[in-house]
Amino acid sequence: MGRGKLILIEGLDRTGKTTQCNILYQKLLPDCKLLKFPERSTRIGGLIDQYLTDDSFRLSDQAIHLLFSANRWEMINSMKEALLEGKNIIMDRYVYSGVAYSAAKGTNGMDLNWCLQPDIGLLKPDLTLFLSIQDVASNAVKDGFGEERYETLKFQKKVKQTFVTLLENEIKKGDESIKIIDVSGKDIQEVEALIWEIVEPTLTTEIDHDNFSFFQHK
Ligand code: FDM
Ligand code: MG
Repeated sequence: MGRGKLILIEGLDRTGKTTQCNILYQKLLPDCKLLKFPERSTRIGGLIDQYLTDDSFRLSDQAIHLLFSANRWEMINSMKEALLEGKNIIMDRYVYSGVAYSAAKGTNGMDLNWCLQPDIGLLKPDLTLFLSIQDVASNAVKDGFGEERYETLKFQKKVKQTFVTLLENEIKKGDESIKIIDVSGKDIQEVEALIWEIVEPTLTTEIDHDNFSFFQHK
């Protein structure tokens, strides 16, 4: 039996990631697991949640970056187990959010390469779907936007730039696991259909049990 597939949906805040992850998860049940990063229910996740929701909670940019990464590392064994049991995993954010949001701060020394270092060795998704939007400002008027630390229009514009630089670099270098989907002006069903077109062939391709990819040094 081959292993399950690791499928990641990435994007800026309020681009429909969570909605689409849930739809995909429902379609793939019962052999499927849904993960969201940050995973706020752990002790590390609790610190991350506090940082995101409480502006008076101060941490250096480096420290919060490493906590986000540690939050992924603490899930590694249960992720591997699920994949080896043949379960597919759908993820709502992962390494690319980690790198793009932290690098977007422009903190001295925290370039894309530095930001990737603590995630080197983590499982690399078999498929990454980046939900891209043309007009970041249209997102910033959606319900609930602005409640958490990174939800300002100015910062989201920077994150969009770092995401695009990061992902286009990888695609240019030949990474075929990353697909960019423009969701601007599309409704939930239209995006669902675009996602399914890409996910279905990935699901039907058999991958050997012990064949994993990992994030690597550049
Ligand atoms: N985020 C998320 C990061 O800055 N680094 C990370 O590694 C991850 C996984 O946390 F603003 C940011 C992205 C977002 C915030 O995510 C919380 P959700 O998806 O909005 O809960
Ligand atoms: Mg958010």
